Amino acid sequence: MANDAANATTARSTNNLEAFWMPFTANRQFKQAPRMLVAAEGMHYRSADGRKILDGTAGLWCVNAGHGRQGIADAVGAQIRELDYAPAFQMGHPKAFELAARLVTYMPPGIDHVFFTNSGSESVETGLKIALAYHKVKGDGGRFRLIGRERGYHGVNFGGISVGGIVANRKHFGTLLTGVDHIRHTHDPARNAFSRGQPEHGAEFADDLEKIVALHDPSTIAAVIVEPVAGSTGVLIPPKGYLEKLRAICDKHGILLIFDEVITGFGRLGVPFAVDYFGVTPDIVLTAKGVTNGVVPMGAVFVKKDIYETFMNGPEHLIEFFHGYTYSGNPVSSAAGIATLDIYEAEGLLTRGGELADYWADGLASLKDLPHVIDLRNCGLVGAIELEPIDGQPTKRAFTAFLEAFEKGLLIRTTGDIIALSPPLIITKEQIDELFDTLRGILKTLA
Ligand code: PXG
Repeated sequence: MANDAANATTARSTNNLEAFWMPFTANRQFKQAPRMLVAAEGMHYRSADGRKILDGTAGLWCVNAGHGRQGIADAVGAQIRELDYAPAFQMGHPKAFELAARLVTYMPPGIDHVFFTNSGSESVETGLKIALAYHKVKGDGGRFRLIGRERGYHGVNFGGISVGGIVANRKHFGTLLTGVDHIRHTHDPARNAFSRGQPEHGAEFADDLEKIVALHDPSTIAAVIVEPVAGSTGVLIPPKGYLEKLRAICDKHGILLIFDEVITGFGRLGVPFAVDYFGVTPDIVLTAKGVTNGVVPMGAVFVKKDIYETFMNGPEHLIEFFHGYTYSGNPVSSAAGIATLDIYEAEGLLTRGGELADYWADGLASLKDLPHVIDLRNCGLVGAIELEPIDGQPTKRAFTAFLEAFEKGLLIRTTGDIIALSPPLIITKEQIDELFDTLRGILKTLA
């Protein structure tokens, strides 16, 4: 009798989509017509109804080496059997040190320490806390302000939504962090629509920082955080000279510059990191996603030597930085990270996007004259198609394109009326053609 009841519950619950409150999802729409993915390999997902879906988004900008990588699966399995978990505080295990030592070799000289987290959002909180604590430890604790940017996305925790610039992510959550200000975003379609790569106009948007510095006084500002390329709010590529200017203003006033490379890291722009692409070196680099090919949650916060060294004072038996997560650098994530770097290196994936970038840009540009297309943007293996919103129904046109693409075997992302594309870095030219051909077919007939 008890078993029958248990079986009945199981049967009911496995067919029940209600219990799972889905993140960043139109729950009711989804549950009426679920889009379930049940398997993945290489460039493709398989849907529950057995169709092959070309992955135009690397999952959520994270599966950079493509799906179902044996090396990662083997490393994770072996790690669980050898050492499944080890305490993260006051204890260590070799793989976290090995991964950290390998990761810092990808950074510009001088950025040589890593703090591990479990997500982009946690990397953001960690980076902001390091920045605040750094000034305090240095005896410059009057620097408490954090400066973000409109249309910035820095995850969903309180620090991140405070410095972030997405109204919907902020408006329901009270007073957020105090002492935060924002510079303007750089999206300027009137001057820059249909730019290929970095837009010409808008370096002067960085001057907003001088204004804010003057308003609050430089001695109160701890850090500025930006995505080198803003991903979530629709692929906003920095205008030529803009990031250089931000760096110069930060240097002038003793402000730390934080790059959120959660999306741009690990080969997305055709070079290992955005710091390489733009030739601008921040003080702190935030990553997640591609560090484990998206397979196991992990994030990594890179800091300059001076920042780490500043904390290394006082009695040696005392904890220097009161921060960390149960899963910081845990064995399974570390093993996945090492196996992921092995694949990136063996297959040259962190620069492969650079070899494909022109072909990719040409494919994207071929959509220029289609109906409703008001801008196209690209950088490395990232692309965006901005559509004219339907009058009175913002987001609907792009969402319809997303639903049609899924029906036609292509996974894309939309944000507002912008389609964002970021395929795994293993994509072939034929698959790039297929992706843009499918999109062309959809955009031609989109209402
Ligand atoms: N910073 C940036 C720049 C991000 O893009 C985060 C932080 C937060 O990462 P976690 O791991 O906490 O989600 C992100 C996440 C999209 C999309 O479609 C982008 C993200 C997540 C989900 C969807 O644009 N970026």
